[in-house]
Amino acid sequence: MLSNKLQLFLCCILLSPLVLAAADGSQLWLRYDKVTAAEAGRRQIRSTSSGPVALMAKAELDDYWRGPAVELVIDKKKREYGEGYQIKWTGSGLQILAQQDRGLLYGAYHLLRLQGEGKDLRGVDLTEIPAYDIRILNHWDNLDGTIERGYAGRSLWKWLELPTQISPRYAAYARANASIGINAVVLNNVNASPDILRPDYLLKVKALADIFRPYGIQVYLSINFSSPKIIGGVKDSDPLNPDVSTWWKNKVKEIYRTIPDFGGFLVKANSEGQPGPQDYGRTHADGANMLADALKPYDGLVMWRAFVYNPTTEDRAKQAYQEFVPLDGKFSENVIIQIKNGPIDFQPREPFNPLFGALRKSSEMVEFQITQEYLGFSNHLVYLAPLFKETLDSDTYSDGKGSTIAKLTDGTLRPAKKTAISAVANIGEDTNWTGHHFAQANWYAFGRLAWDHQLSSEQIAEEWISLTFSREEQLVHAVKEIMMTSREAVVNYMMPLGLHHIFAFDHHYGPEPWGDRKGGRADWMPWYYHNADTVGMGFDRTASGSDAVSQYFPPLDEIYGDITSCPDSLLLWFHHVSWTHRMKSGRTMWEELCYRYDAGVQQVRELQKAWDRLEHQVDSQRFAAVQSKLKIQAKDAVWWKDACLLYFKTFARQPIPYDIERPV
Ligand code: GCW
Repeated sequence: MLSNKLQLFLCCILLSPLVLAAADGSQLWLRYDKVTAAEAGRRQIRSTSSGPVALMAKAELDDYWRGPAVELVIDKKKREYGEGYQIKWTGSGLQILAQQDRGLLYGAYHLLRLQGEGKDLRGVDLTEIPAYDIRILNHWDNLDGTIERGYAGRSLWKWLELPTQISPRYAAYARANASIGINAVVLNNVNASPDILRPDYLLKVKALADIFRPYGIQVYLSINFSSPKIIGGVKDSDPLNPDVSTWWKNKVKEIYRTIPDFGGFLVKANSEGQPGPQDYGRTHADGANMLADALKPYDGLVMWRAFVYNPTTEDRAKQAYQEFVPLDGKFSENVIIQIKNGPIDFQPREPFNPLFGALRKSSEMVEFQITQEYLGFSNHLVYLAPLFKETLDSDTYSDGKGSTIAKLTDGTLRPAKKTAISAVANIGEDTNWTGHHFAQANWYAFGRLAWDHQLSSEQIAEEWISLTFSREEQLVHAVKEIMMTSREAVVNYMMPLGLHHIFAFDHHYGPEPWGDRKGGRADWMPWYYHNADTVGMGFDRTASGSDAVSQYFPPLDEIYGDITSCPDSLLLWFHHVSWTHRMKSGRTMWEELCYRYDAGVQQVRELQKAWDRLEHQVDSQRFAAVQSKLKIQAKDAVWWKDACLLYFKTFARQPIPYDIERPV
């Protein structure tokens, strides 16, 4: 008989890796304990399908499901389900019914989620159908292992080791995605190296695709438009040159021979120095359609990015619309125009991109950014579901009232061959995958909204917290409050009232509103965006300025264009506003600016206190990690406030109100 002490000691040794793993964040929201042999023996998991994806669903339930018997059933009659499923209580157990194996897998993860949330499943009958066909992550990972705008370590993809050596994290990554319904990934940066299409790289891509396949995930690649010339020995990469299209056709054939379920290409062309069809006097449509032709026989897609702008005198916010609207109707059926949520670039707050809805005969999809390029990297706690929802719920009025971006892109208002939604990933090699423990929530939220954009930010937060920390009610409530405050806090302490792009040049972490006007491209300089002078500040996008407002459908053009009806949150986006302008609060614009910056700082302080109160409810490892990140965030918030207020004060020539925390 072992002594109690010895038993305790052994138990600690045996359990410690588990406990540590749970505390280091490596398990994400999938913190399920394996069932014991005895538990497994008490219930049966059966599947009518023996496809690899269905078997994965069964294996997950075999390993982690503690409830009654589950039957996974392919039901071909459920035609409109796509990748959806039904979960039904049969009286003695549960059935997951789906039209496709992927539906069974998503149903299985749904069950595990409900188990994790502690839900009673007796009597359950629910149906889930995904809002978008393609729910895709874009990795901006370079072939040298770095990640553009990545803040969670180096790339997960070990190109030097592939295809021979396989990291266990590839499957773990795919599993995490599958558990939230993500069914596609673009492996490499949109600033694409042509090398990705070389035969040796395609074998590496194949190795990843083989691992992802049983998790229902398809692989896409970003391509460099000059590939025919650079790696193919073709004279040029002109899309109308028959040698070029032949090269692409052969390349695509080779890809599908290697990866039969390959998804397609993501293309950044004629943007920020990348090559494209315009290099040859051709249009985006010429370029996209040439690739689309090559992919068509295999049902492949082209996601063609609308993130284009040049250092012209034209307002950068207008350029995508100007380039793409004249091409509407010219794109092939298997081209989707991928549009960033806002017209500039993933700012803490932007109005929606006016291209949404303006293209009437072309498929459109949203591109969000999960990685926090403009939101404090992986140092700041910023829950992004409210930002994603703000875009998806925006009413463009393109087809009358209620023409939300969600409805324009999910097939409701504009039928599309395939609907899609994308986001730039925040995932890297860090143990906790995303750098900040709370940045995991943004990966999770994107997946959940891509599946169902009607979920509320609060609901998603509750789910994530219950699965990731604990389902203790008071903790869920407190953490949810932290998350729900965080987005407005960051807007306040970085860029309130519609300010944008006043970041330090290039790295985009801290403030640099004074950024040199003469030293570089005007449209990369903060002054271009805030236009502060002794009269006021803001970007005049009304008819007297760049007239970007006219790209919005009525009545938004008028609402945004009139200083009295423009919402405070977008005021300096659309107007050059005098420092003494009376805001809705009764304060002057200058005073309001001071109060907003101060409010941002105070909000972060409250987040710190709220987190500190959870010290005994969260494991010490994650507690301390988040606590120290919040310290950085609080310091940065003060930095932003002080830098911006002291700088803008030189134009405003007004005192800083006494009741805010004084800049030092
Ligand atoms: O936001 C800007 C980034 C670039 C990025 C570009 C894009 C991948 O600063 O790093 O390049 O957008 O979206 O293409």
